[in-house]
Amino acid sequence: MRPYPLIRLLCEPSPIRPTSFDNVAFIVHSRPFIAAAILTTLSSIALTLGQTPGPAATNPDRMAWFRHDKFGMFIHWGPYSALAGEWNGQQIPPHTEAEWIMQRLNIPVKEYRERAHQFNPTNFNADAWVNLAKATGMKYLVVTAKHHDGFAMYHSKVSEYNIVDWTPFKRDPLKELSDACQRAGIRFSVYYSHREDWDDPNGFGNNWDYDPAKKDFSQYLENKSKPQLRELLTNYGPLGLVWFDRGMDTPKHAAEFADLVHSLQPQCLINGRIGSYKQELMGDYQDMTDNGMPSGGLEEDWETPQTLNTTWGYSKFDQEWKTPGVVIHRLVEIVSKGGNYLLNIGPMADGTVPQPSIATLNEVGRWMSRNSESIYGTTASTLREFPWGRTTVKGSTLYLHVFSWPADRTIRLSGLTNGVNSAHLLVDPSHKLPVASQDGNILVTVPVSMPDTRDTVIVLDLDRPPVVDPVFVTQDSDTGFELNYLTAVTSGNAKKRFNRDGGFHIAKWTAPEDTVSWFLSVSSAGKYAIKIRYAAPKEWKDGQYILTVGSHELKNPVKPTGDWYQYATFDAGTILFPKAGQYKLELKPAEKYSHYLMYFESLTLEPLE
Ligand code: H79
Repeated sequence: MRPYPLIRLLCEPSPIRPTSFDNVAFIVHSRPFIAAAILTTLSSIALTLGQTPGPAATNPDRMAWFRHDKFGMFIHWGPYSALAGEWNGQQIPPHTEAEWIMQRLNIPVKEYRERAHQFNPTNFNADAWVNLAKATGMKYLVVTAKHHDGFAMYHSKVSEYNIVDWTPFKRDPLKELSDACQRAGIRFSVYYSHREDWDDPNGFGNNWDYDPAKKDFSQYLENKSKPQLRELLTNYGPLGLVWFDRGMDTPKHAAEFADLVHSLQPQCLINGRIGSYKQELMGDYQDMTDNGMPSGGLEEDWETPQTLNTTWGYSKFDQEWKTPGVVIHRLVEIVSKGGNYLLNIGPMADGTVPQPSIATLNEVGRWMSRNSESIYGTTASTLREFPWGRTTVKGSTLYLHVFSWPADRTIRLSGLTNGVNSAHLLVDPSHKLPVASQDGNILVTVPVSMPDTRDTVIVLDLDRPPVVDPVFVTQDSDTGFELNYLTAVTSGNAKKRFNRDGGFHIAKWTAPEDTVSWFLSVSSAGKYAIKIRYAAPKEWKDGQYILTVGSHELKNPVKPTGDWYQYATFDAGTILFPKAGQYKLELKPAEKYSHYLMYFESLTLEPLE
């Protein structure tokens, strides 16, 4: 077994899905400078997962706008906005989502309906909301057509419990918003809670008014949920996406909703919460948990829904507003990790947006008006986070988002092996910045004072798309290694993913060319015990995995762990590192299977005495 002398990771973004490592070449440099390159190209394979529903076949053309636009406005608005966190003198607990008030305080259906009767947002102005989104730099808008309380915020013929028929307002805000979006060039989309319904006797979630034993869920699906979704897909123009929530009970039911969307609007995207959280992902992209932020590395389309304070629907008790700086930094962090930011406002009962939200979004919009080139159409950066900030990528252009201005006027970029043609401030292309190279770092000299104290963007024109040194996982002298998705390098169809119940994991690998590798910097030579942690449903029990370090190979069967995301830890054998140095460890399917190898979580290497 020979430690690798020097390993370079070449990441050429593919034109189709640049944020994933679709084309990864490992170049092992030796003297003389001759490289052995293994190029693995992603080929889309049709997965046959037996009885199991596979992920929706995502059409890259359909995803193009989502991948480009990055930033959307989420709007939570309904009868709960009028309660604003309080009912009959009772307040919802601090940090509770105000749109959950009916469930949290077990408000009887009759009384909640009575309050909904009085909902009259006379100051609602669709253009004002849409123009706010546009001025912020947001490109799509997702509004609650029906939240879990069951009240339709549009003119539904399915149930009179809707804003036109049930309130003095009598207008259809979704129609007005759809029209306003059309005028402004914003993609109109709806949130529809397809499983939860606290108003319907057969819907999910209300066990204070209704006896769960007497519920007929299929009645709810056939008589309310699907017909309402059909209305939304028919009467409100082309929808960018439908944002489902709280996961449907079974994959079969979820597939019926997906089919309904596609049958009426084939281009409409579906978010990742359409299906059961305990099953394989359905929908076109993955959603993080509410307000969630991945540590990094996701290799498929994703989005995170986040809110400006701590509630989604308006609460008069919640004044914990995020600052414009925090919003800009999150936007950059999300985009640098290849995701989309769906940022929520909770308008008040009269239809106006809380002033602090407007003030923050206007500031974000001012930043976007100068810097949006470094956001739209960019891809995940393979460079790590730096003490001064983060990076986004567009082809051969690297955007340095500087959050902390360096006292010594020097931005240091480590890990980037490219040549740099030129550097300038994004807002002032004529002002070139000196670039130098020192000890493998690229140094950019910046002006004394920080032009934009929240995020100053510097544009680096590179000789080609970023080529980044691999990250070596290191060990403290006598401890072992923990290897997971964060430091893994995938190739072929192996993908780093997120599932609400399954957490961060690696899946989609079905054949030996779908590999997962780590680069280790071993300081303590010797024998190590390997443990592997994964989940595998029983249908995958014919699988075997191979673990290699140099010429040393371990082969083990994949043992079923029970349910879909029920992880378990297994011994995988021992491995010898004969001397300290750098090694590559690789994990892959032994053969081609008609299912994933496993949902992989981690490998641990424990030194043996
Ligand atoms: O629409 C927003 C939330 O209302 C919705 N998703 C975002 C976009 C959501 N649905 N379910 N959940 C969030 C998770 C539910 C968490 C709960 Fe609770 C914990 C429900 C009851 C306890 C949160 C905390 C709500 C009340 C307390």
